[in-house]
Amino acid sequence: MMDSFTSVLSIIEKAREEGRTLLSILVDPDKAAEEHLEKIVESSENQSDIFFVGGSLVTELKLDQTIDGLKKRSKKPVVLFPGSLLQISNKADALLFLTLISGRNPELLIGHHVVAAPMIRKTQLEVMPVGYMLIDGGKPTTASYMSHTSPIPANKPEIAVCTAMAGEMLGLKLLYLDAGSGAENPVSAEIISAVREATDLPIIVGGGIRTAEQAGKAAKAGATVVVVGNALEKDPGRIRELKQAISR
Ligand code: 1GP
Repeated sequence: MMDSFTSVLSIIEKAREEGRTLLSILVDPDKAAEEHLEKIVESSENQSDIFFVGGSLVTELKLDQTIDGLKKRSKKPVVLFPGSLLQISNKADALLFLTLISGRNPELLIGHHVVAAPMIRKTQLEVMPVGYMLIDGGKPTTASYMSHTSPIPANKPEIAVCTAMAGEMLGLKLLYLDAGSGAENPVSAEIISAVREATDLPIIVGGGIRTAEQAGKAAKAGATVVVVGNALEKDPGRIRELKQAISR
């Protein structure tokens, strides 16, 4: 069922080179009942370029089931977006190996990576090193609470820029600007374009993107991947308009 792709990172890097924006649907394993997956994949009608699977707080042991459910219905790559060490599965294609560079929690900068590395080495997963940055989205999110970190203030693009530059200099391959799931305000176009100008890395943007206009703004500002979770859980029918908005 797989599309013949060499690596997920190369798909994202190619989009970056060509100035295209990809759509990623974030699937929360807790909510991934078969009917829900059916609806998500069916409504996506190939509009989703990538599936991310994970969550800041997952309460059910349904990660493998979720990935199986997506894979039997879609050829698109399935990428782990792990909120914790418990969210690793060999059934996915790739793993966002997240380093929370906007925070100062040593466990999320290197601690969990040390614990996970030998396990990941035994899988077939493609490991993608990501500089993960939480940006204030107007209210505390599960991500900021669970990570014991403060997000970068939304009105301080210079902090986001310096953090992103440091991530690039450290050799990370992707940047993820996240306002956190269900954020009131998505990451602003100002922050995205400031980071776009200061670094060459592909930028993933997510958190609180609900409308085609918001998705389009993120794409125009320089996002290479726009991630949408909550809004599509509520209304999978919106996928097509979101995809159109980022493709312009
Ligand atoms: C959160 O970027 C993702 O980590 C997606 O957020 O669920 O608000 O779309 P939403």
